[in-house]
Amino acid sequence: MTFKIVTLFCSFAIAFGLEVNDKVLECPFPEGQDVATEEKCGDYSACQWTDGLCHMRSNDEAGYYVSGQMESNSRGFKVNLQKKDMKTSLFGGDVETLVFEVIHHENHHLQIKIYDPETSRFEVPIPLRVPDTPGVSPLYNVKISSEGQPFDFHVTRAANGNSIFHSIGPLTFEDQFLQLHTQLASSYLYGFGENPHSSFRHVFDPRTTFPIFARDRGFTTEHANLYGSHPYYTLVEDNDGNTHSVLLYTSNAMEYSTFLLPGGEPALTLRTIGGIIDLHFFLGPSPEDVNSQYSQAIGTTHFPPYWSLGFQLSRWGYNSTTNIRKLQERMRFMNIPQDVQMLDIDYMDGKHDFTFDPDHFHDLPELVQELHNHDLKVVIILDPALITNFDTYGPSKRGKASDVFLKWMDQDLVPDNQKPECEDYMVGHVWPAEDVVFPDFLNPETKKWWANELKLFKKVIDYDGVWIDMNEPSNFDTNQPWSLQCPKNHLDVPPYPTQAAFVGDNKIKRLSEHSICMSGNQTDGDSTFLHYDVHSLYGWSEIVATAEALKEINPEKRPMVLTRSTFPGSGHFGIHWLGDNTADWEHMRMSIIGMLEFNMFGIPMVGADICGFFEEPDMEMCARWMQLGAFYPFCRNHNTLGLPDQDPTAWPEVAEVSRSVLSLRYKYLPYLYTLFHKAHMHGSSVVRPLWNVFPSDVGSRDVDDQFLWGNGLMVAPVITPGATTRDIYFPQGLWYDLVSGQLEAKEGPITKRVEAPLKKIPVYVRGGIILPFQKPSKNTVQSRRNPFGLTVALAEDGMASGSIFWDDGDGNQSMMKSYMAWFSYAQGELKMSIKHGAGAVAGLDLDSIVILGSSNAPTSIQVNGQNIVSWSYSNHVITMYSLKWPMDKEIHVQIKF
Ligand code: MIG
Repeated sequence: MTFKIVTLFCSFAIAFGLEVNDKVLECPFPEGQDVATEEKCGDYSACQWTDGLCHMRSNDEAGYYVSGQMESNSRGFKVNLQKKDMKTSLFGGDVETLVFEVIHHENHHLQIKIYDPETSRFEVPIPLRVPDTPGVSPLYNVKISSEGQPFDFHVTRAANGNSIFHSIGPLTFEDQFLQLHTQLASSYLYGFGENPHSSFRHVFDPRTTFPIFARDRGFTTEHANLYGSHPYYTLVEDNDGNTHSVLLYTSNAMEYSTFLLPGGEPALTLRTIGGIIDLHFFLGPSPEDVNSQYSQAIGTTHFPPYWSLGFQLSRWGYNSTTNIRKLQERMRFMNIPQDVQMLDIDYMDGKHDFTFDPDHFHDLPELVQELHNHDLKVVIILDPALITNFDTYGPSKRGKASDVFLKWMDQDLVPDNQKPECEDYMVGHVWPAEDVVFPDFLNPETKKWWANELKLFKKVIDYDGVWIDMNEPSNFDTNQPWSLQCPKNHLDVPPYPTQAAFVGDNKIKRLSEHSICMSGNQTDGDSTFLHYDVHSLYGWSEIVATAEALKEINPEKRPMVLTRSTFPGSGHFGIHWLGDNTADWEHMRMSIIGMLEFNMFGIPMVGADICGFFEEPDMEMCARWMQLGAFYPFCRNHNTLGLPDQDPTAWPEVAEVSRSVLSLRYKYLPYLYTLFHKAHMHGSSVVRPLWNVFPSDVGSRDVDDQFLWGNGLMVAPVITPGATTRDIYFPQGLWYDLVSGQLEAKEGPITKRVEAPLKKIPVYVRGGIILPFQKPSKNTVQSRRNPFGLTVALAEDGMASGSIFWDDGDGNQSMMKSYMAWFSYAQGELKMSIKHGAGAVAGLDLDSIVILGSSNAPTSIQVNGQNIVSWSYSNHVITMYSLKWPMDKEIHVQIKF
């Protein structure tokens, strides 16, 4: 058995190494190639200077060779690699002997690890979900070069031989620098983050390098590393749309670089500065298969409470409960839907967590009650860092007693002038006037303490959800004389700090810029970790602690946690927003790319600050952004301190646009909710690029200013100033205007110019899809009591289908309490069949059915055998209304033409 599995997917091959010119593999200069000179190149014994380029020496000089026999086991095989020449190095600390291990998980999930068998090195301490026994017919093959040959490996797709990963040139495995290169099957490369990408599809020419390392860095158009770490990409291999994805499972600082080989083939360099090489391949083969396979491995998305899909409103600097009350009056007066009111750090007393300002927010508990009375939810912000007052400030006092704060890795690093009560904690500075310390959320003791603090504060302020900010973690003015000083050791001044230290506004050219020092210690209770290794897990660990705490406080409810810093798996616990953007059309456009990427990363509940965080939007921009934002899964308008209000009531035109587009959102929330349930159960994405739904439509692969909700609803926002039309790419099939119900395109794939005056965002329903809807209202508490309807968009063959999921909106999942029904339409017959949970829709009616694209007028319509009279037909649209049909009874509609 063992032998059989192994032969299925691995083999040795003689000298199959790619015939590429090794001279294109650039040597790593942190500041970029511009600084490379022949002299500097000489510092790297693994490099050579040819024709003005400092490049890696060839694989048989600077790489590893395969040494010894392949050793098979029930899950794959292992083989040793030996460094060819220990005198060739980049930064030193080369590991002489390595193990290359192939681990077979699912048929679609392959893991390849390269590690040091002698000395254990850091590995990401978050296990992926893998089966106990591997699948029996893998979708891939793995080949490595034969014994004694320079080491190369090649993963291919078993079905057609497509290349999945094909190593090029030497592997580098040093203590603080690991590097490998792969030739890619195509240039349809997407993903990696969190970075600002100006196009969803990656650029290869010119060579482009992005670092990945969690950092408090506002959104920018530079090649910067932003808040989260997602070392993960997706590649569409061929014209048929075969797709795979690759995770380089590392939490160390890393970077990736896209470039072309001399023959024009696309290639990728992966570098990380710690840990091991741990690659995971997901074989799809469809783009959406890849999404669910990856999400299932890292943990599928949390199922957001229904109310969190409503409109959320926020700003930094309401500055008083009075201003929030005034805002609420305006929102009600202007009749704009809203579900959530957020509170930013200005509600706090002295910016201290778990307090509220006794002057301007003295009646906050009463305000929260009033908001609840209006069916709104309240979400409060919390920052991770706490003041160093261990006497009178309860949270820090109790935290110290439970020993929860992040420490220096070495007593010697504690600054001489550190206050004795700060022990060996790493002390920093953020919003409070006082110094602060940072909870180590990896530590189980911290989780208990944090849950207790959240519980105590819930008795003071009856919040409904928590917004966790600054969790990269952020620290101010690190390494400036007045702030936290990081040592100049191998961790805080690593030989290759990645581009993270050089891009954008990094003043001090160090990894600790705007964060804490790498020379910290953290623990999960068993092992000790260096902050250097787990830095990018800080936000992940805080959202785990926070979501678990909220579950403990209210076991009956699904928690709502919004986080800034994320890692693979964060979506299992909550929501992400794209950080501090600017009221800028380009940032608005790029938010679509960010939203698509986070759907690939398994965090589908995502959105950008609508109307922009920094700077003042004008009326037109804010109106257009409200329209786009109404289709972000996480739909929140938010801005910064000191700027004028930009909520929907700030301009009459924006109020009108917002009312109408938010009503459209609220109407189709049952569809969005059903998509989230699928994502939660199966790992599917919620918002999709066109190529996800039309993988073989090559023309769709560059479209990144349009997107779909699931497979059914296509959004083409206007993202240019002054525009009253826009060009829209319509893939093959029928597309109906969602609002008018009229056919817009049928000859796709085609690019068509459509009218889009300020009051209109072009949104289309795809032929073949049935969308459930519900009459909108001013919040979801009320809309959820309204009657349902169906938008039935007929395909060319006159058929359509869809489904709905329903439950109490924020409780725990159970089949008993959740309703699921399927709809199908063909040849004048619409059927609804209930799968389970009819009780969950008791008292709710299906009141209207709208059929788009009917070429004939009905002569009569029967519902479960009874003729109905309440219907109309015009412009190819059949509308049935006042059906008053109970949702918990199956329905059968027959239309005679
Ligand atoms: O240093 O809490 O990204 O949304 O309004 C700024 C104040 C701290 C950054 C967040 C932003 C929030 C702001 N915070």
